[in-house]
Amino acid sequence: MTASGSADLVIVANRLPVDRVVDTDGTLRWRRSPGGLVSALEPVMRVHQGAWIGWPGGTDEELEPFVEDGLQLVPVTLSAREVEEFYEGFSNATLWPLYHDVVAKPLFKREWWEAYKRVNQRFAERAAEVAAPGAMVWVHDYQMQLVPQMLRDLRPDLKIGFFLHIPFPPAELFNQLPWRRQVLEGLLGADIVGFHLPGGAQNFVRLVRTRVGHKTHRDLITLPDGRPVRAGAYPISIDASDFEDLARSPEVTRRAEAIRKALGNPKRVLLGVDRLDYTKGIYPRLRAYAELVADGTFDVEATVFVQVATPSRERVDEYRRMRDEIDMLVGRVNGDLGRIGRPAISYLHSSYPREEMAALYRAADIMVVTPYRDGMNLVCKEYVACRYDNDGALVLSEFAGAAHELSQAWLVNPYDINGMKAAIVEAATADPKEITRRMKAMRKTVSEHDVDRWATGFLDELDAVKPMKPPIRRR
Ligand code: GDG
Repeated sequence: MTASGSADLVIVANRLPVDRVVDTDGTLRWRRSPGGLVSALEPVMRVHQGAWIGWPGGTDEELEPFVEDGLQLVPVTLSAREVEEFYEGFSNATLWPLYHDVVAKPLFKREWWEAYKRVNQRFAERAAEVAAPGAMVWVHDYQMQLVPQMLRDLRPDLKIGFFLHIPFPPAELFNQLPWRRQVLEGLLGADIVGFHLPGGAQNFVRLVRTRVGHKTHRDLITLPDGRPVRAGAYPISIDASDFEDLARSPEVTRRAEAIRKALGNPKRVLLGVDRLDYTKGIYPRLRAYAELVADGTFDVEATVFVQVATPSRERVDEYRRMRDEIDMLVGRVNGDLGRIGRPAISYLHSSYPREEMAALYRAADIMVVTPYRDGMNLVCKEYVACRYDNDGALVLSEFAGAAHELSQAWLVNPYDINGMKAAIVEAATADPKEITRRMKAMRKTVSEHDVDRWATGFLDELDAVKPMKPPIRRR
């Protein structure tokens, strides 16, 4: 057992919740980073006095723990090679596609696995150093799956929770992983293993039973030493009231009007907002829309599709290829179907402040969210939170975790282009009363199940875990 620190709640995640930026005058500062995990956890960290362990971005530079905007941050350094092998390699070119239904082919490289183990060990060691005796440690996501057991080996006194932000695949896919057993054993170091959906939890429990051979009963796994591990569903959400307040602000209201004006005051604005990722189904969505313009269902004088694609993982090959494909599609569609000052698709490969996101959500009549597979998808919940006047239609993939809660959306199968076209047309021509009925129901769900409830729910359960008595040593 290593010496302990003083933090009662420790978050372990691949990234720190801030990015380093260099101002024009050369000074370094930290800025809150975009992305699902950060949007979800920042409010929780403010309530609990905690420490956050993560990679600050960049390579090789050792940074001391620091406090930024009231958050205690503990940087973990990665070498350039580790970024390549652990982050871009094993995390984003092996696990990410494998866990997302193999929508891209996962690459299995033994040296990437070695780097994954090494980096997970380093994170576990940092967590062991900063956690107070008996503290709660909440480990996040697919980059950190070995941390729970590594941390338990160092600090058996801790209460350890793990939450997976992406889908957990069925055995038929997971079993491709050459290191499947080690990953399961890594996760079993936690007291609670959380997923967005009950299906993910069931996949995990079944794999533990068949691959590792532990006893299971419903959502409970019992290890040979008697320690219980619970697998459960904890669907993540957003800070709904915060988003709504932002959407109601005069600045955002003005900006939403300005956006529509800049688009030429069209009758109808469709919107997509995604990290530029092959799981998000941007390509089939834009193709479906382009066909609707080509066949005359929509006229570029009256309707525009705004697609924001936030740059992401630009050094991973698969992401570069996908960016080229989408660039080509948008270029062709606008070249063939656009008119002067009236592109069919207004495509923005850029990242924006939150206020601008809220203004875009306000400016849109139809939000189109069509991932091939998505753990949850927060964008659609943000859109719903911003529609305080109960209008606005949502077209949502049935393969997004959010579809389980937002069943009043126009649900689509992103592999079915004709089905998507039909749903977009239905949403565009729906009776306003129907749109309001659906939006009201979705707003109720999003406001009642917000991120605070998600985090408190998980942490309350973790807090209630009874510490195991240390085993009696026989001489
Ligand atoms: C993973 C899982 C799960 C995006 N562009 C900008 C920006 N964003 C924000 C959105 C939203 C978040 O990033 C994206 O979250 P998603 O949930 O849609 O998707 P992932 O990044 O893939 O997140 C996902 C999530 O983890 C949480 O568990 O839901 O399934 O894949 O909040 O608004 N924010 C700003 N500028 C941008 O340009 N400010």
